[in-house]
Amino acid sequence: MYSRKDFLKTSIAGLVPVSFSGILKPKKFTGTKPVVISTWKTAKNANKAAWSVLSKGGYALDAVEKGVKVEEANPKNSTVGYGGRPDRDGNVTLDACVMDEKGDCGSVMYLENMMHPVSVARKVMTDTPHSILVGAGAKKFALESGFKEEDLLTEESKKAWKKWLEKEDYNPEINVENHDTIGMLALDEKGRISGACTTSGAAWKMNGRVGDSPIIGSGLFIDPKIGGAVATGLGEEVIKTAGSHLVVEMMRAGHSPEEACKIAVERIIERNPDNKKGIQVAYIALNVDGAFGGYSIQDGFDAVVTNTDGQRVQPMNFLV
Ligand code: SD4
Repeated sequence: MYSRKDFLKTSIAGLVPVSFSGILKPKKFTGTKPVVISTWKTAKNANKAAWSVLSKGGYALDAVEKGVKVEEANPKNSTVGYGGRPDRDGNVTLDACVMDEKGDCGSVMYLENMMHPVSVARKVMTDTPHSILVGAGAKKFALESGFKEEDLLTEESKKAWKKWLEKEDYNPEINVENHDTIGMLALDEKGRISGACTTSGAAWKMNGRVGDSPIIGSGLFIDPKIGGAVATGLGEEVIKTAGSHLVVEMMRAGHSPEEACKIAVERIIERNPDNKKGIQVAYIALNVDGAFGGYSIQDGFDAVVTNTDGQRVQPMNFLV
């Protein structure tokens, strides 16, 4: 007869990968520290900057801030900060957030004319009683905090926007123009984990649109005891599944970082069975023991990993 005990055994085993020798024993996934991992191979210089902090015994939060700032200031990266593509009305509006090893967080959304939204987000975390500031209020706070206003619409972005206006076709190209938002996770020598995510969002978005990147639990999530995850890709789908939080919860349930990311992209495809080829979302995850992984819906996603073995671009497995 199928007893209640059997039921408990099978239902828990269904949830958690176990090695079964009489007792349930979740597998431990370990790596090395310090380590930093970022979305997309475009993050090589960003990782180098983060590593310059981590390799000297520095703080993970300083590392991720310093790292992603490299891409925020890079006019050639058309999905982050300076040079980021504007919305359909020609405004560059930025989203960013940070989260630290205590689970504290700060976020800015729809921030204009600030080169480093990640640093403003960190100040929201440290210098205000709030977690999120948006739009005009975020800008006012940034100016009061000493940040300088700058025009972020480059000539190249303006040209691309004018070209887009000829057809006004909102059809983001997977893995190309809309997808090299930077999400970065770092674990320092002392075992402190932090993350940052920063983007100009989807090119040609509606004015006022905010994606997943600055939303804690969607674009980024850190659990001090488990690890962290960041997302990249079509933000609307990440938001609908609270993606990064889901990844971290799957690691808590005993899955490896890669398995956890796979489960989160599967969740998106379950919701969109008829549009498997039309959506790109990818996650990377890092646990507090230094193990990391990633997974995407479509081919073409990679991450940059830097640890004591050096720096490498790691192509990630994909679903479709
Ligand atoms: C957004 N998730 O605003 C961001 C865009 C992105 O790689 O990550 N692109 O939806």
